[in-house]
Amino acid sequence: MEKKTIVLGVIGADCHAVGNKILDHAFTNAGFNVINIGVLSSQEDFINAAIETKAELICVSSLYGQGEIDCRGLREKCDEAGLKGIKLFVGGNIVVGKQNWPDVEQRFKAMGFDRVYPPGTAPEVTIEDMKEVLGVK
Ligand code: B12
Repeated sequence: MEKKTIVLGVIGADCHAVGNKILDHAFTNAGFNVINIGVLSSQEDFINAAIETKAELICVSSLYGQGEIDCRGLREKCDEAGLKGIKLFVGGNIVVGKQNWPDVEQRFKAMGFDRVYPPGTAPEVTIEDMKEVLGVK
């Protein structure tokens, strides 16, 4: 398959590193060109990496509970940077504690995320969705 480039990283002041390595491995094995910017990544880091590598999708992890604050405005910043239409996925433990999932998903979709994943989502689920939104056969 033609390799699609995706940017992967953990947003904000979040240092949880293990899941990021697992996702990198899983997405790479699935045939994606993974640009992994790692932990402690700002919105600007994601955007700069996507511009430099002509990525078609940004996959954001947030584990420490501050995902809503860290992710707010990312879609608008992408638009301003010329990344209109880039796919945005987010997952991990994106809010503090256990909250009503449909509400959480709706809030992140309203922020411009294309796919929003609850805690415990297996990488395989995301891989299928990536293939679908990027038109990979
Ligand atoms: C290890 C750990 C730490 C270590 C991290 C070491 C390191 N550098 O990695 C240390 C001790 C530093 C730490 C610190 C903190 N932690 Co901590 N930590 C954990 C712990 C025990 C395990 C995390 C882990 O490695 N899991 C294993 C990996 C494989 O799983 P994962 O990270 O969840 O990733 C998987 C999935 O989430 C998913 N996924 C991740 N991203 C994405 C993205 C997409 C798109 C998709 C689909 C899926 C996906 O796929 C990954 C691979 O399977 C969890 C509890 C837990 N059992 O998960 C708490 C936990 C994540 N930590 C938590 C908290 C609160 C903190 C602190 C804020 C605590 C504090 N008050 O200081 C700090 C934050 C520090 C910081 N700045 O980031 C909370 C977050 C709660 C929330 N979101 O509401 C948790 C859930 C513990 C809890 N139950 O309260 N932590």
